[in-house]
Amino acid sequence: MSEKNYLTTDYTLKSWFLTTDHKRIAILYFASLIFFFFIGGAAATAIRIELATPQADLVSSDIYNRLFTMHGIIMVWFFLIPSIPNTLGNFIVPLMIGARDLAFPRLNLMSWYIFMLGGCTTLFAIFAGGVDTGWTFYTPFSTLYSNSYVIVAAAGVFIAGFSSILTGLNFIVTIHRLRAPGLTWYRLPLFLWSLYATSVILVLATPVLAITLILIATERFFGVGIFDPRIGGDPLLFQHLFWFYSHPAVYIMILPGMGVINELVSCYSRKQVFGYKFVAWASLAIAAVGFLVWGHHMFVSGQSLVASLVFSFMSFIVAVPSAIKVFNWTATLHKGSIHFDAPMLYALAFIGLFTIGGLTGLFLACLAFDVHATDTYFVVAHFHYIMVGGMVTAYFGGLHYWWPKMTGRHYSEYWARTAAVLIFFGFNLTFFPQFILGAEGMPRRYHVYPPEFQVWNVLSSGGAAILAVAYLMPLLYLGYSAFFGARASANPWNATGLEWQTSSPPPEFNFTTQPVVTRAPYQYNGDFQAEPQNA
Ligand code: HEM
Ligand SMILES: [Cu+2]
Repeated sequence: MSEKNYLTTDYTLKSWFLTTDHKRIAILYFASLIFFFFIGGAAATAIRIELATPQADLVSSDIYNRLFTMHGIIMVWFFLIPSIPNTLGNFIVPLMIGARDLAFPRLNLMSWYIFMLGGCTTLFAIFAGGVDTGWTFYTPFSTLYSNSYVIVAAAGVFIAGFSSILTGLNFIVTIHRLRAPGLTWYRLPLFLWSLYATSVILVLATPVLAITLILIATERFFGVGIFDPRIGGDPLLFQHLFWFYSHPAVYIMILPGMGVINELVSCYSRKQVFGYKFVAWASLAIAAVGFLVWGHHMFVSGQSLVASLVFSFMSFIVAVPSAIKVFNWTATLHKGSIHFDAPMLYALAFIGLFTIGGLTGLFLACLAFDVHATDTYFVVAHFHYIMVGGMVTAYFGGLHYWWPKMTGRHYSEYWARTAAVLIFFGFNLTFFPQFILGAEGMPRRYHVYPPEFQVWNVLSSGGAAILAVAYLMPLLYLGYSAFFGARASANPWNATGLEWQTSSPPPEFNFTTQPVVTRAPYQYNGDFQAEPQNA
């Protein structure tokens, strides 16, 4: 590597921690997210060990509550929401549109610092004593009964919210203003459409969460009656505010994943994405309709029956654009020349797991079913199929796909495929039994349960052990490849995106000459020979 690239321009700590290069900031996020993923994962491991037997033998109920709260808070706010947008997105967006950087490079760096400040604040709350409200901070528990670290944990989430908003703004402005000549909206890769839709949600929904957390703090500190009926508040108000943010937020956790899948499916089946415009607009439709269904989390809360019926109906509507996407991926695969490289294995796993997660969402959107299934393991299985089977799987797929671009090196294809298969197997073994547990009536968030549920719980914990090992594997072979892997060329997959038209890893300002776009995206036709990639 004779010419300097973004990794080799400078080696000092200062050059990393004060960088405004989106690619380096992506790496900063990447390292931070690995850290949070492990903390969240450690809590999950403890939960699954505890649940392997019906008695309480590892932790007390009090600690158990703190464990699943910590798991949820860390995974949702400090892993899933920032995962694809802030690492893969940060790295790829300017490259994909042929720009030198994001529109606001310094704001981008500041977003990372804000994110870390939020993360450390929340971690402090957790290690100083923990929070036992569950990730939803439901009142009156979070304002009246729970221990006093609620405010600190909520403050951390509040701070991280600003990072989300700023990143969203940065992406929106970048995609509007910095596209290369010729890169019209309908030539934009679908990953960018999905990140655009995600950014709209980030900007519009996150402030609602911020306000809600301020209201909790106000009630706890000053005794102002907002949510507590004894002093004139309304606990349902909290749920409305929380889910008005958090339902759209679940789409923050899946839209970027869907975007990655478009890139992978077309590249590894060597075909254009079927129904490009439908897929593009489906992202925005999901973002828009996603704001209208929050009440499906409140079917048993005592909201009016009419409201529940409307929310139920709307939930079925929001499933339509997701279904369009699944249909279009399948149609893209149809008669494609499919290559089962590791990223493609992740993509195929995503499509299957997301479909199961989405369909069981429809079960839950059905009022009569949800009254029985709410707060059971059925719900836990549903959202893990989407958030872990979907988003985390897509994250891994995208990471493998763009890894040669990010590092200039190839990972071991053998180990990558092995890990992908193990993750798929371990995942299903962990979470499928939870549908059965839920259908049989096991409630979520209990650490002691009747012995007849043990069989499924043991299977689930066994699966979790496999999953844990499988998730550790990429850390090893990717880490190894970053230093010792075979060199990658500029475009090892023969892919069409602009990001492949610059060297791997890219130089500091991405392109030596400004690229010009003359074609629609995904102009794949027929077969390809990928670079040999034995590490
Ligand atoms: C597409 C990505 C989706 C994600 C990431 C997601 C995530 C989640 C999460 C995290 C919860 C649990 C919230 C809690 O802690 O109580 C949940 C519950 C629920 N989801 Fe989804 N979901 C998705 C799609 C859907 C779809 C498409 C539908 C319906 C059409 C749906 C319907 C529901 C319902 C009704 C509940 C409430 C269940 C209950 O608590 O009784 N979800 N989902
Ligand atoms: Cu929802």
